Amino acid sequence: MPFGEIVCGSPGSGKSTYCYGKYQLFTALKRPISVVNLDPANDALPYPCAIDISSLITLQDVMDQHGLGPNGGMLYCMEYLEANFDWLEERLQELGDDAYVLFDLPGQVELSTNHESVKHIVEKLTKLSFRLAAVHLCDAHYITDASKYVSVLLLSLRAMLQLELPHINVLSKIDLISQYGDLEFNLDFYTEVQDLSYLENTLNAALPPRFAALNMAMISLVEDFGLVGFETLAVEDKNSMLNLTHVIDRATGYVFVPPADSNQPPETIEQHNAAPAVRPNTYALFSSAAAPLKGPGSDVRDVQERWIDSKEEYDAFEKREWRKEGEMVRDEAARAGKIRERKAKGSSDTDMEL
Ligand SMILES: Nc1nc2c(ncn2[C@@H]2O[C@H](COP(=O)(O)OP(=O)(O)O)[C@@H](O)[C@H]2O)c(=O)[nH]1
Ligand SMILES: [Mg+2]
Repeated sequence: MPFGEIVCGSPGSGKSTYCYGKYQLFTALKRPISVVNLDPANDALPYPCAIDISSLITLQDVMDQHGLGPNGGMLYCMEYLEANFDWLEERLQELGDDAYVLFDLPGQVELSTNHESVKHIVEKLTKLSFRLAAVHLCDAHYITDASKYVSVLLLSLRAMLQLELPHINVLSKIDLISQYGDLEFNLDFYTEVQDLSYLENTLNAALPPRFAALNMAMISLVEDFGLVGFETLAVEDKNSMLNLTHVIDRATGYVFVPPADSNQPPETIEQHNAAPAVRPNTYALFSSAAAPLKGPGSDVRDVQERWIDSKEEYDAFEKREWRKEGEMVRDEAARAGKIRERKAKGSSDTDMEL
C-alpha cells in the first residue's frame, strides 16, 4: 500500500527544500522515498525527481500558447493534469506498492484552498489506495505579527476543509524566528492556537476601529472549528525533521508498517488458543505507536528553548560537536591510510624476498 504527502503552502514557504531534506533523511534511514514534482514552474529542482510534471506540460508553453498570465496558466496546468491523470497513474504504478511519495505542489494557495483540480487529483490518488496526509507549510515569520498570524490561521483552516485529508500545518524556517525580534507570546501560544482573544488588543491597535468586530468574528471562526494547530520545522535540524516525520507517520498510519526486514511473529495454533496473558499483545504495538511523542524537539517548549531562548548556546554546542565529529572522521581516514600503506609495503617486501 503506497503512502504519501501532499506538500502544499505559499510560494517560498519551503516546500521544495522540505522535499529535498526528507529525501536525504529517508535515504539515510533506508526508507523508500520518491519525490514527484507537480509544480510546472519549478525549473531548478533541488531533489532527484521520480516524476516531473514538466514532461507532461510546462507553464511557459501554456502561457505562450493560450496567452495566459502565470496564475491562469498554473490553474490550466492543474486542470490539464487532472484531465490526464492516467499519465500520472502509470508512472506512480512503476514506483511499486511500497512507495512513499512526496508530491511537491505549486505555491498558488488557491490551488489548495478553492480550486477543485488538486482536490480531485487527491481523490483519485486515494482511490489508487494511497494513504495520504497534507503537509501545509507556512513561513514562521507570520507569527511575528498578530494580523499575519490570523491570516495564516484562516489559510490553514481553509486548506484543511478543502483537501479533506489528515492534515499537518507546519511553521517552517523556525530556525530564523529569533531574527525577527521578540514574540509577543511563547511559541506554544501560536502552535497550539491557545485563547485567541489575547490577540484582540494588538489587532485592534494596528487597524482602524471599524475592523474590531471583523477581527473578533475571524478569531471566533477559527476557534469554533477548533481544528488548526501547528508543528514546527527547521529543515536542516535532524531532530526537527525526525519529529515532524513521526507526526506525519501517525497521521498516515505509517507507524503501523513494520520495517521491510522485520520477522513476522510465528503465529501458532497454541498461541491462537492460549490464555490472554500468554498471547502476544497486539494492543501494545498500537498504544506504543500512537503514544505521545518523546525525544528531543517533540515538545514545543524544547523548540522554544532551541531556537528562541538559547539559540546561540545551542548553535555553539552543535558547532563544537560537528568539529569533533569532523576530527574523528579525519583521524579514522588517516589511520586507515597508514594501515593500507603498511600492508602495501609489507607485500612488496615479501615480493622482493621471493
Ligand atoms: N533558514 C531556513 N531556510 C529555509 C528553510 N526551508 C526553506 N528555506 C529557504 O526558503 C527559500 C524558499 O524555499 P523553497 O523550498 O524554494 O520554497 P517553495 O517555493 O515553497 O518550494 C529557500 O531559499 C530555502 O533555502 C528552513 O527550514 N530554514
Ligand atoms: Mg518549490
